[in-house]
Amino acid sequence: NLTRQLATSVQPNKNPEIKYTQLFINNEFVDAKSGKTFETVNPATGKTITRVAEADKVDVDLAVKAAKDAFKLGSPWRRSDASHRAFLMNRLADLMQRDAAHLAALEALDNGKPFNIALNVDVPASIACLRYYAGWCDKIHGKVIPVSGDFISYTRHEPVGVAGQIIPWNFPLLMQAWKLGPALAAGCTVVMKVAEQTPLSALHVCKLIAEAGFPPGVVNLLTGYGPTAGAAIVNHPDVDKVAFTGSTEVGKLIAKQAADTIKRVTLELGGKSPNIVLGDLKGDDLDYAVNQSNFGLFFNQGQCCCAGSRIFVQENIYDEFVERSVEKTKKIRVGDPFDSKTDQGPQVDGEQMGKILDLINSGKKQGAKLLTGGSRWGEEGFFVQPTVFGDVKDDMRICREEIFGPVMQILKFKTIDEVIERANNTEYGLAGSVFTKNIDNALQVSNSLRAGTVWVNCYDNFDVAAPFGGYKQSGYGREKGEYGISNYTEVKCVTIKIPQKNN
Ligand code: TXE
Repeated sequence: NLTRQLATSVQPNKNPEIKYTQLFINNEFVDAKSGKTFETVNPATGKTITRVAEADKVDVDLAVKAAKDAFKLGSPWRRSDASHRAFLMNRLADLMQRDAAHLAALEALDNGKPFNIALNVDVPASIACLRYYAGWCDKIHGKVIPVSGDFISYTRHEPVGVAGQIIPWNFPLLMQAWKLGPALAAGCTVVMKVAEQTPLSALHVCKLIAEAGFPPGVVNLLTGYGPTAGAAIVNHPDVDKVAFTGSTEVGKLIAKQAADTIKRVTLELGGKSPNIVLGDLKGDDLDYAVNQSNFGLFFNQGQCCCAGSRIFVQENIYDEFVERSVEKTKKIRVGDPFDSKTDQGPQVDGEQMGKILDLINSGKKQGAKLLTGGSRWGEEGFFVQPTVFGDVKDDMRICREEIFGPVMQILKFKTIDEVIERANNTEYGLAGSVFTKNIDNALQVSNSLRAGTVWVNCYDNFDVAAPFGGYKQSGYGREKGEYGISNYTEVKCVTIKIPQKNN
């Protein structure tokens, strides 16, 4: 249990001062041109925290202009040494470290995730991401190519230009870092739109970006809604590339809209990931699989695109697995994100809670066996009881649709061939896992799953050096690692006539 493992030495400030609520353009905080604002809500109480600026197309135009100017030939950013970009990124990471407790408090307040998790997982992972990509700045190089004749050809990996980045609310700081890291390392400039539910931590990071000394216009950040501000980024002719993390539905829309200007697009979308537990496990190994499966589903209130939400258990250990999973789930402590004992906070908003409860009801109606939970938790805020369904069938809605909440589906299978086919029978392909002590079976399953990430005997093991992304309708492109940089570079081939070539 993650919460129980984490150090609790820092006392959270439940009322962190909210200093930044405006748009961040050219290193300055400014109101939306319309003067409009919208509220951001504390999901633990349903009460308004504050109001933030609501960007619209005209603000997007200003932010894109700032990013385009910062990318002009001869600009400080274009002229900067790669090692200097690394220096700035590391300085930003240092400042985030300095303000870690404040960032974690903003995250807990605005998103609802336990403060302890924000402080010990989200903040350090975001810092690690920036440091990792800082290390790449001066290692992004092209090749010299042995073309025929008296010529030499070489490639330059140039920054793609102005990157439009649209991020979701489930890991506000981490998604910001995943997007900024490779874009800045490659030398791009950025116009980012954060999710309307969770603007606060990202705005504080903007202050740190200015403090770190990034030139004005390199990073611009807008708060606002998807169909207005988000769509204006996607449609803008001066945005060269769009990187999006969010729902498959909006991902499809973005891919279509971006086609008009042939923007480069990378999409990290939804999932319905299979977690396969083979029948050779017993004793502690089975316990471990139960614990990891629990973590792989309930982590972050179940709001993970890669959540292991279809748990296939081989028939000989099915009953025992179900029993232990229910027992473990009943121990999850739901409550105030600022209480150090809390494992599970609220869902991010009422809409998500409603979607989850609707899917739970569909599970009940379609005949899945409700083993624990199954309702809203409490009367204030947007909490959902940790829920486990057994006897789930492949065609039930809870087995086909992304729930994005604390709802576990357990299914029974007989043979490995059968489970591979059933696991792949989904429009998604983000992640998957297999638990077994048999190496042949581990390799057979991991090689056969049509998914961008497969974990063997672990779940949700994330490292910034390892790539992440989807097959099928879970998206395209890979984030993190060296692969992530290619999303932000164009390859230019320069060919030069030379007097005489000698090998
Ligand atoms: O997502 P949206 P929502 C899944 C999850 C969740 C569902 C809906 O299943 O229940 O999506 O969540 C911006 N043009 N994921 O409604 O709408 C929006 O403002 C441009 C999985 O929150 O996709 C926000 O910044 N942008 C996911 C971002 O897109 C638009 C994480 C995500 O919002 C836009 C979140 C438009 N037309 C939800 N419409 C994951 N892969 O981790 C919206 N946006």
